[in-house]
Amino acid sequence: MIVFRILETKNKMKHKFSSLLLGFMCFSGTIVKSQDTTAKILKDTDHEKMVWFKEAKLGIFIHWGLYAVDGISESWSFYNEYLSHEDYLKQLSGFTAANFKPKEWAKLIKDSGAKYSVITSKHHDGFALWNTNYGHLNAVSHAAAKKDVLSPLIDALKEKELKVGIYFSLPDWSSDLYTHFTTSKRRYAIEQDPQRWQQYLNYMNGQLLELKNNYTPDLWWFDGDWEHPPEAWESTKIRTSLLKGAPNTIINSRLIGQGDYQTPEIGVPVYRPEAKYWELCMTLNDSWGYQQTDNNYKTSQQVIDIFVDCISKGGNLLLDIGPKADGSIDPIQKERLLELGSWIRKHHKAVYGTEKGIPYEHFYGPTTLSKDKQTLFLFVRDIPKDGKIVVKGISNTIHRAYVVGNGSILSQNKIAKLYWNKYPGISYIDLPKETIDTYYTVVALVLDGPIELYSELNGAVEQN
Ligand code: FHN
Repeated sequence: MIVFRILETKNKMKHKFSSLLLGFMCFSGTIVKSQDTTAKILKDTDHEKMVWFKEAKLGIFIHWGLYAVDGISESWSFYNEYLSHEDYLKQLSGFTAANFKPKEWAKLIKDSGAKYSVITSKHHDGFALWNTNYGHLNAVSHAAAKKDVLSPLIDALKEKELKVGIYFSLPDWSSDLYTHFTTSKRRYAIEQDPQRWQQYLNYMNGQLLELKNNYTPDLWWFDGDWEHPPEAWESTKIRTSLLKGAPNTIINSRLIGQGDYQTPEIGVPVYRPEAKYWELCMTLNDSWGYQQTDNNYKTSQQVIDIFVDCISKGGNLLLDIGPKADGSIDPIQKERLLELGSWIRKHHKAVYGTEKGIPYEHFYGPTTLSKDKQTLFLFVRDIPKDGKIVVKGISNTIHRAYVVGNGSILSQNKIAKLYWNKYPGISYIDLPKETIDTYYTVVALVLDGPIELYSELNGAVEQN
């Protein structure tokens, strides 16, 4: 499975590279590259619209489409020519959604602790989950489901007061109007047939307007922008049109140059990303859509590791599930979401609405800070060998240390703190075994004011 994915990734990379080259040749002087363009696009007033996103911390991504029928990779399986497009489309007859229970999905998402969800309205294969007037490749006209499966899900999410994100692939590899078909087959190049490209844009924008008018999403999650430069997509126009009458809608960074936040994928950022707003999208196993042969599921501990890593660095986690073609969700995927949810519920104070934590030099582990910066939350993954955790270089007085979700007040003692020296000393906080959580124990340090980090290098002691 991993080898399979590596090959796919290589293909994607190769493909991305040739698209970049193509883009470069089509639009002289324009190089499409991944960079943080979000800072430029956000005006001062836009930060208000980002508040819910910044505070949400967790979203659930849903990849649901034809590919779940045979359990093959979403869209890429035919694009990379592992099977023919014709055979790929045979899955239409297996996409039944017979056991699709949107309210149960929404409940599961709510119970995971997520505050929003992003659903693939249409992946690169062009299969639309709603009743679109553009083209026939959708759940209503051609699939066995014979019904719109997007609307009831969005209603159910809204009912649960979850924010709604719509994933939309800019490329549509099944559309005759689109340039790319498979790795080895291009239908045409834009400069050879600009009219055809214009027809594609009309088709794509038509679908986007349908989605906007039907669902008024809180967030647009674009994908596939690498295949053409922003000028070809007319990404500025898309942003303007989507924000018209809905200025608070958030747009991800994959509408090149027009996004409000960054979207690293799979790789948990090792260092804190520069972008003010970001979200890591991550699979539960190694696949976005449902693949019965992929059992490389992350454990609950690993899922929580990734989540804690993201929030301590000031970002969100968009954790993916891949429902089956009948609309049921694999028990292991459910279990991971529920386990994460119960851990978050216990530790909600240290999660929602918090800000990125302090540098690792002060504490050997991830941390978050309350909005007023007066409470520091320490995430303790392992059991400390001497029953103590260590915090260094904090100039504040620690009024109280307690275990989040349990309330036990912890005793502390300080070493290397002398009254004539500004050096704040090293605090040792007792963490009794009985308070240890299965995944992460969270210790709150209530400070005497907003946190002050001490970073001076102490010189010689000149008085005593
Ligand atoms: O090609 C897609 C992939 O199938 C999946 O949808 C992910 C999710 O972020 N996005 C793409 C590649 O970046």
